Amino acid sequence: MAGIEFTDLRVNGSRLLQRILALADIGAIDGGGVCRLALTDEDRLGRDLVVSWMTDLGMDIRIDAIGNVVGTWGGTDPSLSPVMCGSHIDTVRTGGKYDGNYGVLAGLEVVETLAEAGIETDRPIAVGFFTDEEGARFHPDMLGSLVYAGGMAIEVALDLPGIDGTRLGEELDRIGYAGPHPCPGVVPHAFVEVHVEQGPVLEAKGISIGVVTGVQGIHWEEITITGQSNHAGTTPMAMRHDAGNAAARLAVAVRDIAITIGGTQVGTVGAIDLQPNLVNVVAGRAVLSVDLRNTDSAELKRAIDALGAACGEIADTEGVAIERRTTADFDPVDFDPEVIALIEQTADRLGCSVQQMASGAGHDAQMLARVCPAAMIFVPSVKGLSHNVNEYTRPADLEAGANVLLHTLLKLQAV
Ligand code: HGY
Ligand code: MN
Ligand code: MN
Repeated sequence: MAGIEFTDLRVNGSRLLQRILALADIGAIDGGGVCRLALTDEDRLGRDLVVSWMTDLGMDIRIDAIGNVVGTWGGTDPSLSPVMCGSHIDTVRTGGKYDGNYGVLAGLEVVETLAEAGIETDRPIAVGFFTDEEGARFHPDMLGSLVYAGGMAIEVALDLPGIDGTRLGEELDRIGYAGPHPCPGVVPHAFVEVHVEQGPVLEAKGISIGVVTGVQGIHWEEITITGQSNHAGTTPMAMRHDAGNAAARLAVAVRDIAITIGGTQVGTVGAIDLQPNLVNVVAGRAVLSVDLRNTDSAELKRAIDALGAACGEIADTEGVAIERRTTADFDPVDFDPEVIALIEQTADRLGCSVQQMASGAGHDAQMLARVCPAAMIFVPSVKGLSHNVNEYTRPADLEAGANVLLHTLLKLQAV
């Protein structure tokens, strides 16, 4: 089938949207969002539904030791490595319908479109969903694709602690997705992920397709502050070792570090857990998360060093102990120039407005980029919202992104 043009081939946008909405019913929360934290029962039900769709499409389904699921379809020469697409179907607690889910279901839509048209591809087409991409329950993020790409040993991954006191391997067994296939996984010929932008750029510029050139560096820490619990009424201010106040100062410091460094630097304290977390007790302990990101690794290092200085200063002046644990540490990633160029040409040929851009969010494609040529396709997020129940992307944009994926994969699979 090498090089044959299928210029008029298009996906079925309403079928794609129906699958997105059907999957979003699993773990649905108030406000139209979704909560399917990795390896929870909701995640299992979502997995089961997507696997049933893969089965209906006649795909060869492989589940690996970290629970990644890859469906493979077609290919006249099975000795050829597959062209792969996909993303994730786990969500954060206040997730939307599209983050990750869209990339997986667009891949299934591509397969169904090819099957309906009776097209036989040279290379097999693989569609994957990776375990714990969000990293919200088990740090780091992009965990499943990191293990798939050989970036973390399976034994280490299975032993990771959850924020809820669980162990990853036990939860994977519990939901029945500890698969027989080994990690690292099959190295694809190329990997293309379509994803909602999760930011404001495309919508603000009125552009329908983003060609993603790379992903910024990501650094996560879990910081434990140990002070002394004491009576809120009887303890003079000068005698306090207040872990709550230290945590609050550190959260402000993270924000100030990001603003001072500027550029693409961002800093977030998304989780703070105080103990005993009571109105009349000076907090004896605080555990907080820190998320630092920058497109430039030297600047990200500056931010990490500044965080260390802030911890030292706060520990001294508050009389508390501060312990830092790095839970994610990924350099910035540049995607493959040829795949980037192919996506851009394909979008242009399909009549889409298109621009190149970097990704602020982490994605599975950044891990697959370690083993094969990879790049991403973005579609606009209304109001730039994501990790928010009001996350929304217009059906026409979802369809356009899936068509760009279809024709990009058609080019990549031809030998
Ligand atoms: O953390 C991230 O950027 C992604 O949502 N996992
Ligand atoms: Mn995502
Ligand atoms: Mn996400």
